[in-house]
Amino acid sequence: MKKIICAIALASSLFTFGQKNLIKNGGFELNSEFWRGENILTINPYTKKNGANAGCISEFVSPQWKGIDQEFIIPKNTAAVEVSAWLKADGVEKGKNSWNKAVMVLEMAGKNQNIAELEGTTQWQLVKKIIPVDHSRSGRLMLALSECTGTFYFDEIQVIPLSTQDYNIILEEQTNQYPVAVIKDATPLEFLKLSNGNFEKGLEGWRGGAEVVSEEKYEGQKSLKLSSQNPVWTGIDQIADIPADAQTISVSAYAKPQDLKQGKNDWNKGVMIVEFTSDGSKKTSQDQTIFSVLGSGDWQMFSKTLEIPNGSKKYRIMIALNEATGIMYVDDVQVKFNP
Ligand SMILES: [Ca+2]
Ligand SMILES: [Ca+2]
Repeated sequence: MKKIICAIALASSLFTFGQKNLIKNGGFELNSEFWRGENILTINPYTKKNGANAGCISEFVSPQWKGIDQEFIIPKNTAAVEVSAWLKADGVEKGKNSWNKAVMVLEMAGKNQNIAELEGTTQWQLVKKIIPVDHSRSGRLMLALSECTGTFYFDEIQVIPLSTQDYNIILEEQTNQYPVAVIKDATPLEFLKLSNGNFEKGLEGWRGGAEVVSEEKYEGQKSLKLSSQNPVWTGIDQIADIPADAQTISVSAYAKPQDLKQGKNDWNKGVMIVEFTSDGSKKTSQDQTIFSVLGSGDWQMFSKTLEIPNGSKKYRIMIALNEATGIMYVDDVQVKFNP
């Protein structure tokens, strides 16, 4: 699969014609500008592929067609368009029909062509398809949850016009090396490991809002800093996969509280929690607390080994001020599985 992407990328670099993206604001850096479906589109500054934002569409209750779209004009002498995007699904549950997934669809000459279909939970993946243009002078690109639930993230959306010459180069590449299609929709789901547990890459891999700082660290140059003056849930999380043969999971981390005050309830502290699910959203047991801290102190290591509840395929690590106020630093989060 990677080979194909490389070949296309190489071919693309030879192009002289029409490097212009026909999609405006395909990276969502101008928020929802140029997209139709403003009330459906959410601008997400946390889960993104490039720049400051990505777009996303969520539906948790009633499966329905929920989408955004943008029309574009196809320049003269365009032989084909290269449609590409970075896409990511999170807990997308397929609807009644096989096509009821998170979809990217190109409408041209009154015909709809699927560029990508995603379900489940995936990493960011580059999807690219080349579609020949007959006599159409315009097209429409749609991104939607097609009568399904979950969250669909997208970024770096492009429709690049290709001249006959460019298109011929691609066709030649294809016939020479790859007899069938350019890219088969989405790349297969890879096994997802917990990443960047030491926060050396900022918040990469983590969801939610927090600071990564160098003023305090247990390991490397940086650590996570959660701070809140108000008793609200302030935290980050990350979902990853459990290997099929694992019996237990060992989770460890270092934490350092600073003037951390408990909220109204006993459990309103600085916490790290593990959640087990069958698919990223359906819980398979009660949440397990790895640590809870209060007050002020030096770096301290916390570690727990837990049995993996039956039917669990994914786990979620949550690190948060659970309605506590003050500061908590966390570093060197590690997860190990034991058969
Ligand atoms: Ca972006
Ligand atoms: Ca670190």
